[in-house]
Amino acid sequence: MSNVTDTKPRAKTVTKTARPPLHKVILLNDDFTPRDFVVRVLKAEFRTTEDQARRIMITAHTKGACVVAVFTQEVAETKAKRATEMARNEGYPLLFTTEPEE
Ligand code: TYC
Repeated sequence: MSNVTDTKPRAKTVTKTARPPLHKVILLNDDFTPRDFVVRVLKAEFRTTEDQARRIMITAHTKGACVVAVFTQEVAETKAKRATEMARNEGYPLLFTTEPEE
């Protein structure tokens, strides 16, 4: 091998860009917030259609809670806070929370 080029393959490092962990925004049921108001908040803050908003609202109403959507942590927390604030401004107890997705 003295005068020969060494062509033995070398290990290559493949770098993958990590995706940020996602967080769920969860809509909680309560006994006081009007259904139409919940639908209005979902459309305004989460840009859902009327139909999507009604399905999410009814699921939370019947099951107690419903995942609205998933976002990066900061976006999820900001949207949950703003949506909850919309309800507080009208005197409703409606609550949106966040939790990390498994
Ligand atoms: N349960 C409410 C009512 O009967 C409506 C409602 C639905 C409130 C979903 C919150 O996340 C909720 N007026």
